[in-house]
Amino acid sequence: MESINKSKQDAEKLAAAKEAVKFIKDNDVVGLGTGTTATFAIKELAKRMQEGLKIRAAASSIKTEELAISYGIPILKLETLNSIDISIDGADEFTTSLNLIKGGGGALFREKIIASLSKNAIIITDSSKKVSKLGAFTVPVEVIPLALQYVFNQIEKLHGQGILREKEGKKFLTDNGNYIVDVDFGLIDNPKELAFALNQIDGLLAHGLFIGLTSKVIMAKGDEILTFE
Ligand code: ABF
Repeated sequence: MESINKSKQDAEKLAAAKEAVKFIKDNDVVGLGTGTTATFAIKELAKRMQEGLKIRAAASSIKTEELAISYGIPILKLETLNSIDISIDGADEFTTSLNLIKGGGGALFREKIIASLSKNAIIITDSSKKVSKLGAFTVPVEVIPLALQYVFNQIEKLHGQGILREKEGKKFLTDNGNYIVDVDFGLIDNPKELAFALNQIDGLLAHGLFIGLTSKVIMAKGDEILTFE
């Protein structure tokens, strides 16, 4: 992962967001991501709507839903949707084979449902998110509270070192009322195999490995826009 300064990083996030929003068409149902990069896209989408674009949206977190509503974006209930035409979300890490780590913001479960429902799932990033192997960023997993110790034990069997996420001295709670454990697996040789193993753990609601769920990654690097698909 390359490190870049914040203003350069923000300029890249904005450039990727502007590019992705161009793919939204009239009457689309749009999946809205969570995080600072996705927020740039939501603001750009709101601008296009002021110019006449008509869409409805589904939000990947309470925070995103509140932001979208504040911009007058109509929000549909996720549970009613059979499919989403296009979604735009950020990531914590990605490889050019379109595997991702997501969930740094704690919204991974809804983000995964949105990505799974999406016909066109676009990920937008600045240039710091591209890696040759996933795993420098820890893999967040959402855990149903009563299964916490069990899940820790199972993760250890997979050679992961988990840390319960805290915020302001308290256990971090997701929008679904669950805990997040951030797991260090080291650099991940086979993300698909690890995702499969994590999927087998009862009480682990979702993990931040997004495998085969992405249509394209739009990454800005300086003045350049690079697309991986
Ligand atoms: C969401 O926000 C995530 O799944 C990822 O954890 C995070 C990226 O945040 P940012 O865009 O603020 O870097 O997209």
